[in-house]
Amino acid sequence: MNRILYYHQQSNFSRKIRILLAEKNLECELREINLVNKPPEFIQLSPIGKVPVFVDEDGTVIWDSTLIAEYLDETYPQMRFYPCEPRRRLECRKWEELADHLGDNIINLWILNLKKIEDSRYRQRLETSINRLLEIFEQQLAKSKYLLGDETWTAADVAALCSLGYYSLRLDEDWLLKYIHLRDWFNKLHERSSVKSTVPEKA
Ligand SMILES: N[C@@H](CCC(=O)N[C@@H](CS)C(=O)NCC(=O)O)C(=O)O
Repeated sequence: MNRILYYHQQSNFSRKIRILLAEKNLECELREINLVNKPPEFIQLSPIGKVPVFVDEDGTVIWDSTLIAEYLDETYPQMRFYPCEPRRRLECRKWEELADHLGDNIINLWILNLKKIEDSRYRQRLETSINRLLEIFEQQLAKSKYLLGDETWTAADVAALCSLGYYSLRLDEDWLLKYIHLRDWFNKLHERSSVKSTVPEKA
């Protein structure tokens, strides 16, 4: 069977996997999911009802972008995105987790805006968390070319650029003016066709 990725064009978590598939040169059928009206085929595969879901050639089903990313890296080790050494790998997973947390906060803030929900305390909590994380990423990228050093990008960079791409799409592009190290790193990564070709677009 063909590999299949159930995804959404604007989803930062789906984008992580689209970038890894392209970088690893893996053929994969892309099936875009209507997240407002999810098809039964998708619900059956995904207990959490969220994209991305990946189905490999042998029928292995994986949901959650980080589980899919780790699986792809271990199963298809060409172009590694996680370090092999346990402590460096942990470091990578920690940055990836922060990037995904940033993504979750941005999604939740966008939902507040979309549904015009007046909850100023929750909004403030989300905004504070987003700004704190942007500052943490900025400080890290002031020290090195990528999140884990100067040598190469990793799954952590992929996750972070996807969350920031989503931030630009939904909420605010001004971070590009404020956080200069983040901006330079972000723009440099967009030279890669895997990154350029997956930029989320307004519906
Ligand atoms: N932790 C999950 C989060 C996935 C997620 O939040 N996906 C969103 C799109 S970016 C989704 O499918 N939302 C639809 C819903 O919650 O109904 C992952 O890393 O894959």
